[in-house]
Amino acid sequence: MHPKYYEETRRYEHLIKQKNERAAFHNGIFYRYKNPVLTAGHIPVIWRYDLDENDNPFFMERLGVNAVFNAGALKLGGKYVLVARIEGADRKSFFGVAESDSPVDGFRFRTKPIVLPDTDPEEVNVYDMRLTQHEDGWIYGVFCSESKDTSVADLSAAKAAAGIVRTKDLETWERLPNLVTRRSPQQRNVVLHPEFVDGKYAFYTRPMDGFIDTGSGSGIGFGLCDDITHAVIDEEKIINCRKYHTITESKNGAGAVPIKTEKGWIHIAHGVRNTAAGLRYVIYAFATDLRDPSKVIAEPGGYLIAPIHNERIGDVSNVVFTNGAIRDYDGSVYIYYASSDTRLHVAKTNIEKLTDYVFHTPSDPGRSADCVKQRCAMIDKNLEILANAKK
Ligand code: M1P
Repeated sequence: MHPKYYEETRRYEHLIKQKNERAAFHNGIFYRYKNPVLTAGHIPVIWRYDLDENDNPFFMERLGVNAVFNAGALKLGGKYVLVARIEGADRKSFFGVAESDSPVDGFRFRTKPIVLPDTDPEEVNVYDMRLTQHEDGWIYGVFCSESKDTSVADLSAAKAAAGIVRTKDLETWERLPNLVTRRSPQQRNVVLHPEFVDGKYAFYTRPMDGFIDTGSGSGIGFGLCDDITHAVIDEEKIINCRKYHTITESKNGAGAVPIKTEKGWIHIAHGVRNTAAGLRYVIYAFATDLRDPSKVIAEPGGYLIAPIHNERIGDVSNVVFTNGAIRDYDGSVYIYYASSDTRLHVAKTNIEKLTDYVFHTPSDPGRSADCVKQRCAMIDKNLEILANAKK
C-alpha cells in the first residue's frame, strides 16, 4: 500500500474523532458548536483515492470532493443520522448517510454513498434531501431533481423538480415519481409533513417560475395529495409569503421537517435577500397550527441564524441553509445548518426555548418607524426594571 494511504487515513481518523465543543456565541436561543460536523475532509479515503498502485502510482486523489453540506437529519435506532449533500469536484451532487452516537461530532459515512434508483436519464443533479419519518411507517426523502432546460438557448438554463424516494433502513431506496404541482412549473425546497392532514399527504412547496428566481412564486406553499406513489398537488396555497424589505424579500423556502410542539408545528426555513454583494441567505422560524399546519400562527421578526465569521466564506458566500433538524428524546433540538454551500454545522437549542423564541419574539412590524417604537418600548420597560432593581 502506498505510504500516503496511511497518512491520509490517520488525518481522516483524527478529524472524525475530534470532539466538538460549544462555541462562545450564545444569544439565549441556541448554541453554536466550534467545529463543523461534516466537511469534505469527512469523506472516506476510499471514496476519493484509487488504492491500486498500478493504476495510481502517485496516490492522486482521483475523484475529489468539493463540499459536504445541506443535510437531511433524523434519529434512527439511537443514532443521529445525516443524509448529506456531497458535491464532487465535478460539481455533481449525490447523497451519503453519515451516522454518529453523538449529535455534535463523530459523524462517519457508511461504506458507500446512496445509490438512488436512476429512473430519469434527463436528471443531471440531485441535492438537499429532507428526511421525513412519516406516520405511514416509511422514511421519505424529498430532494431537488435538476435537469437541463432544453427549451431555451441559454446553456446554464435548468429545471428543478421535487424527487421522492422512500426507505425503511436508509440502505434500500424506492424511487417514486417526482411531485407534480399543476400550477407551478418548477419546485425546490419541498418538504413532506410527517403526519396525514385530512387523511392526505401534505407537502410544503416552493413554487418557482424559473430555476433561480421564484418569479411569481411568492413564498412557501402548501398542498395535499392523495397518493404518494403518484404525488400530484392540484391546489397549492402560499402560507408564508416573501415580504418587501425583510429577510425573505428575494426568496424563502421550507427547511427542516416541521417539529411538533404543544403549541404548534415549528418550521425552520430559509430567507433570502439581495445585496450589492449578492444574495444573503439566513435561517428563520415560524409556527403553524397543530390541526391546520397550513395556518401560520406565529412568526418572530428577523432571522434565527445568520452567517458569522468563517461561515460567511465559501463557494456561495454569505449563506446559511438548513434542511434538517433533530428533536431528541430529552427535548434538545439540533439544527444542522450549512454555511456558504461548503460545510455543515450544528446549533443546539431545546423545545422549551425554541417554542418561547417562536411564540414570544416580537414579529417584524414592517417599517423603521414601527421597529424603533417596538425597540423603545422594550428599552423603556428595561429602564423601569433597572430603576426598580436599584431601589
Ligand atoms: O446557494 C444557496 C442555496 O441555494 C438554493 O436555495 P434556493 O432554492 O432557496 O435559492 C439551493 O440550491 C441550496 O442548495 C443552496 O444552499
